[in-house]
Amino acid sequence: MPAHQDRPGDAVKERVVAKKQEPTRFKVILLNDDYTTMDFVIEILEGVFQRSPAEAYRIMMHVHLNGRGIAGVYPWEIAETKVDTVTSMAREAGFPLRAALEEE
Ligand code: TYC
Repeated sequence: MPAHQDRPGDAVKERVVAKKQEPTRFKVILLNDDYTTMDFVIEILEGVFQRSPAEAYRIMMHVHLNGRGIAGVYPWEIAETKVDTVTSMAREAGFPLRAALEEE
């Protein structure tokens, strides 16, 4: 085989398809407790996480029954701000409600 001849398996990758790197996202987890009212958790889910009343009710009940649940998934800075907002609104209202962050 002459030196210039293409061989099987010699394929040159002419175009590398640039795969967009997705930014890491974080789950905002709501934790259950015995003192925060169901209505307050629903208010938080609607007001802070833009959930519909039906979704807010479903998520609140999930947390109530299972101990924890996902309020929403966001890029780091937004997720962190949501946790701070939940914590300060809860303390202001006198509830021990807690939220946590988890990498997706
Ligand atoms: N367990 C609370 C109650 O019975 C309701 C509740 C739900 C509290 C979800 C926190 O993240 C929570 N009043």
